[in-house]
Amino acid sequence: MERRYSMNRFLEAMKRVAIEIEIAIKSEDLGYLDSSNSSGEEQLKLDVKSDKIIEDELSKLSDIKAVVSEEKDSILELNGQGRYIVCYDPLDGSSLIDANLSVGTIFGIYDGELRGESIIASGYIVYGPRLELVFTTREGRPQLYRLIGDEFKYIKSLTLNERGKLNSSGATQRYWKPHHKRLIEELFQEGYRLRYSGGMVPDLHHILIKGGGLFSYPATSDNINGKLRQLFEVIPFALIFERANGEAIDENCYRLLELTPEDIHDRSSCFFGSKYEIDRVRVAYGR
Ligand code: AFP
Repeated sequence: MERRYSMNRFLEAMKRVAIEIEIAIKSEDLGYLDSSNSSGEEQLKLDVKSDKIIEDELSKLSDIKAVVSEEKDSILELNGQGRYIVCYDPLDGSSLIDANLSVGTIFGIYDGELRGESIIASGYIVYGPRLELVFTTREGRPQLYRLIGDEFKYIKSLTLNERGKLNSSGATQRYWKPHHKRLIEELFQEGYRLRYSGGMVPDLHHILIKGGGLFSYPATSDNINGKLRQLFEVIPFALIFERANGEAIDENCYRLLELTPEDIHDRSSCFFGSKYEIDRVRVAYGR
């Protein structure tokens, strides 16, 4: 099947997923199960329900070979004749739902080995005041879609400016390394605004929509490899930020699109932003 056709079918499936998960968020029980996922996080009934919604929708696509989910211990084969592997976090930031904050779904489509170089497309869904979806391939800019009535409409493409005004600084501050703390405080002294909700999807969407800034989630002593997962959080957003004319690196200042995870649940430190802010990270981290 021609790749462009496959990606269009996939995008239409994720639009259906977005509508189904939004209904679940607004109508389902928020309770916790007495189980936890492979990352050791307690599972909300909604986490498992969202995972099932995506699995069911993708199993209808003959070219999706398998899926990797934050909520599953191992890879799940869907179609033996398929080609692509989809890695996703079905409901990222789900612990924020009881505070009625925005949450999201993150997904990446891989062709071949599960590593940064093999990702061919990625995107995310934001369950906020409006239901929005962003999708990108390795060509062109990320495309923003919004649910208007009962259909998703194309709104615009996303491009980051050379520099921005937002500073989205994650991880446990008391464990920040001195050079990281200095970088974050310098940006605030230069007038950057703090924008951090604890939801990776709305926090990164915010920077993309406002045209620039820095999102940082460094490694700390309580998360020695960082907190965010490579295959279904970090690498998908790295493709989006690079296609939006930004950059995405780890604390060794390697491109996140060059990550090669050993395990499907491996994590990484991560910095996403416009070019000026990522250059500031390089200087602060001595590269
Ligand atoms: P939950 O899915 O447990 O709510 O965690 C959300 C998340 O994985 C990601 O969406 C945020 O960027 C990050 O964790 C926030 O972590 P902190 O709570 O340490 O700031």
